[in-house]
Formats: sequence, structure tokens, C-alpha cells
Amino acid sequence: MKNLEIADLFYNIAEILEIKEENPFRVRSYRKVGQVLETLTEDVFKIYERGCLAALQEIPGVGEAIARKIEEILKTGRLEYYEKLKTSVPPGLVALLSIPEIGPKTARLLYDRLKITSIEELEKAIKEHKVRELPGMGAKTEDNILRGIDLLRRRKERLPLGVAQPIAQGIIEALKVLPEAEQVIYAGSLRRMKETVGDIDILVSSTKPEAVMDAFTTLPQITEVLSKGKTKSSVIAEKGTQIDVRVVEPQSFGAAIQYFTGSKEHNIKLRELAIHKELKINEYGVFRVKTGEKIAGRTEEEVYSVLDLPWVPPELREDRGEIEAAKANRLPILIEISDIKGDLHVHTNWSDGTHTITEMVERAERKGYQYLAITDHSYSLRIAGGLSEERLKEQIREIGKLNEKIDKFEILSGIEVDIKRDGSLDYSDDLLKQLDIVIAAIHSGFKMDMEAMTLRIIKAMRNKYVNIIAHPTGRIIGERDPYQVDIEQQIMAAAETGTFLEINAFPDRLDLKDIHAQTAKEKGVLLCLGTDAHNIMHLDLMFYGVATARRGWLERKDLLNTLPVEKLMEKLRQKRS
Ligand code: DGT
Ligand code: CA
Ligand code: CA
Repeated sequence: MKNLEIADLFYNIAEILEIKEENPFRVRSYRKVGQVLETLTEDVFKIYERGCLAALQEIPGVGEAIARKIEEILKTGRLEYYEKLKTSVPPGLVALLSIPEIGPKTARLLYDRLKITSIEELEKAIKEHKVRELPGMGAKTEDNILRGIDLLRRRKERLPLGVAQPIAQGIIEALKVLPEAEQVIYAGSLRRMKETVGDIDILVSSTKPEAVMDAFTTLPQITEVLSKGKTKSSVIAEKGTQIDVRVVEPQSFGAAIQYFTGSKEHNIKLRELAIHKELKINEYGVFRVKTGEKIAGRTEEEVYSVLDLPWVPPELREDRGEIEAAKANRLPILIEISDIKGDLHVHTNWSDGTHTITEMVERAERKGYQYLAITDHSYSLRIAGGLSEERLKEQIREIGKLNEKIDKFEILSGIEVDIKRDGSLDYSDDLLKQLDIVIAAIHSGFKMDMEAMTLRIIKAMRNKYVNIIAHPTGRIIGERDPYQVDIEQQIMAAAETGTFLEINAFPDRLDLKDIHAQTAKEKGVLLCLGTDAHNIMHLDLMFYGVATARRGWLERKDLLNTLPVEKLMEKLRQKRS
């Protein structure tokens, strides 16, 4: 089994335990293992081969008991504990739980009262208005559930970027080692770093396409070959992902990458430009209409250049003004991962993270960062080990001591403080004042109407100690729609109060999303990137945050954490004065 399949198995265990109303902390620990395995860059099997149980236990969140379970899965392809557990709940109940709006209590109720064990049965019961009759339910619940079912179906159609990217990377690495492959690259929506991806498009430049096709269609990660041709094949890989690979001759490679990167809308605009210049553009190159002479195609730069355009970064190719900007030579100089000087949203084992402050700091230093903000959860979020006032004060002292011991690196004392329903915060201003950085966020009470929710967040922004609103719309891609909030008003209030807005880099969130980040920038709001890391490996998810920022046209100056530490501290203090 592959990482993602093992991750799913642990998620399923967590869900069944949830139905059985087992200890929530146990449920959480299984879910956490699922999350960790999902974001692991190395193959679990390779880790196991390297050092058996001991190596597995080095994976964050994996203790001895879990390591033994992983070992059993790797050795036998199944887990006895899970097989038994499955038989302890009615079949079908687990399927209901995959609907975002349905928790274990509701699933049980639907089963006990209406004998519902599948999504189709549930839809039928809702159509017959049977669900609203159940205790604690109503017409609104029925609507919510239908929306959840819709979300689930949409999710199945598109893959989150954070799932697609590692799968594509794995295939690319496997193809790169082929002697016949000159260059290998992903194109399509993945190269544009869209938050979800319909299918993965990979291009290989080679003069021996058959050899590449043979190798590709027999890779171990591929579960089904849909079609195999001389230069193009389609397959299904992990998680039901469709992957198209095309082999192109080196002299057309640039034109092919340009064409297959899309977007379709961007390409249509480009084609119109070409026509005006009496040129024809396709996946093989750019040609003069009159003579048929080929004038570009080996590189992408060439293709843009014969149209009198500078090369356009893939993240901008959505026909949202990039061609006009390119023509006027006003393309933004997009932020790069190397511009990021620190992570501003990080959890540790003081709340629900896996690693110690020191471990997180060491990893951040190794990434070349200059600072790291420790922002554990606040008191209300008890399930996540939210810090009491006393514990927070203790953490501030601890960070003070650690800072004395290290050179050339700054640990910022911070908090991810809960915004309560009335817009007030979990701690007193006196305590917030003692912190270097305060992130405020919503973790409960998602279902308010738009006006109340917007006011709730704006009230938090008015607190002069609140520097940042984390994951400002609360969406979880494919899981939970954004809460009802007037994003325009939220952005205006951020500008007015000098509050920064986060782009949460966790690939399930990417919140603010690209276009909202762009609006914020246009309104003069400074944005910041935080991974929301709960273990050391999550610090690497900054990649996805940067991708989102680039899709939002952001430049170095638009982001808080491209600043050196002194300038950052200055910015953070500005609101207080
Ligand atoms: P996806 O897979 O739905 O996330 O989105 P894309 O953008 O990866 O779309 P896909 O996989 O259908 O096709 C890859 C690229 O190929 C697309 O971005 C642009 C190009 N392409 C595909 N079909 C057409 C077309 O009919 N006209 C033009 N101009 N380009 C096309
Ligand atoms: Ca695609
Ligand atoms: Ca495709």
C-alpha cells in the first residue's frame, strides 16, 4: 500500500471510532496520523526498509502502537484491527460520514431512526422530508446536508493541489531517470498551481516516444491504463487520479508546454494576438501563415517573444489581465519561495502540534529562515489543547529563554487566539500585549449569517493587539465551504485597522484564496504567509502558500514575512501605537 492509501485507512479508523463515540483524543490521534502520512514526502515503505519500527517512529505522531500497525499493513496489505473494527458498525454508516455536513451523531441518528445506510438513501429521505422530522433537525439541516453531498461529489471530480502535486512529482522523478527522456515537466492546471486539479498533464521531450510510453504505462504507481498510444497515454494512478503523458520532439517542446499549460482562456487570447501578426500558434510551434515557416517552438520564452511578449509565469495564465500587463511590460515580479524569511503560523506540542518549540525552530533555521512565530491555540479550543492564561505566560517565558540561547534567529512569541461568537477574544488585552504577534481566527460557530459573521471578524480586527486574521474565510477545500462573510468588507476593515490577512499555506485551506489575495493587495492590505504547521514537515507546505500568493499577483513588497526581522517587528508594533 502507498502512503495515501494507508492515510485513508487511518482516517477511516478515526471515523469509525467517532461513530462509536470513543475518546475524542484517540480519534484525533488516528486522524493526525492520516494527515501526516498524506503530507509525507518519502515513501513509508522506504522508511520502513531503512530502519524498521524505529524509523517509522521517527514520523511525527507515530508512536510504537501505530508503527506496529503500519508494519502490519506494509507486510500483509491489511490491518486486522481495522477489519475487526469495520464489523462493529453497520456497513454504510461510514459512507454517510464522508459527507462533510454529517458527524458521527447525525450518522447514528439517521441509521437508528430511518435505517439509512447510503448517500442515495439519504437523498431520498430528504426529498421526502423525513430527515427534518428527526430530533434536533429541520429544513435547514436538510439543505445543509444536500449541500454537503454536492460538495462531496464535486470533490471526487477534482483533486486538491496538495494531493496532485506529490503524485505528479513522483511520476516525473520516475520518468526523469529514463535515458530516452530529455526533459520532463508537468503542465496544465497543476503547473498553474490551481487549488484543485482535474487531471495531471505531463510532457516529456524525447526522440524515442515508444520507450517513454512503455516505461510510463508500467510504472508501479499506476493502477489502470486507459489508453496507450505512440506519443500519448492516459492512466489512473493513486487516489483515482488521471494522468496524461505526452511525448514531444525537443524542437516543439516549448510550444507544447505553452499549449498544454493553458489555461484555455489564456491560450485563446494568445491565438488572437498571433492572428493579428499573421502568425499561427499551436502545440508544435509558431508559424508564419503565408509561408508556413516555423519561427518558434523550442522554448516557451521563444513562443512569447515572437508575439512581442515577455514570458508569463504559469500562475498568471488565467486571462485575468496578464496578457494586457505583459503587452504593457507591467507584469508583476512575483514572490518566490526564497523571499520568505520566516513562518508566521506554527503550532507546537504546547497545544496540538507534535514537536517542541526547539524542534520547530531547528527545522526553520535549516530552511534558511530568520524567524518563526509560535502560535499555539488559545483556551477555547480545548480539543486542541488550547493554552490557559498561565500556560501562555509560561510559554512566553520559555521562548524568552530560548531566544537568549540562540544567535541570528528570532522566535516570536505568539498565539492563534479564538474569535468568539461575539467577536471578543479568548484572552485579556493585558496578556495579548505581552506577545510579539497575535493571530486571530475562527474555529467554531461557523454557521452565522453574513452580517453577524462579518461584524464578528471586524470587531476582532478593531482590537489593537490583533495583527493577523488567520484563514480569513474558514474554508477547507472539498470539505467545508467558506463561512458566510462579506469578503470585500473584511478586506476594507483590514486596510482601515492596519490588520494583515493570512494566506494559510496548508493545501487543504489556501485561504485567502488567489483572487481574494489579489483584491486585498489592491486595497493596500499587507498579506502574510503561514503554514499552520503542526509538525516539522508541515513547514515545507510554504510552497503551496507561495503558489497561491503568485496566483494572486503578489510581489515581495505585498507580504509581511519577506521583511527582515527588525522591519517585521516594527510593522507588528505599528497598530499598537
Ligand atoms: P484541469 O485538468 O481541469 O484542472 O484543467 P487543465 O487546464 O489542466 O485542462 P486540461 O487538462 O483539460 O488541458 C490541459 C491544457 O491543454 C489546458 O489548460 C489548455 C490546453 N487545452 C486543452 N484543450 C484545449 C482547447 O480546446 N483549446 C486550447 N486552446 N487549449 C486547450
Ligand atoms: Ca489537467
Ligand atoms: Ca488533461
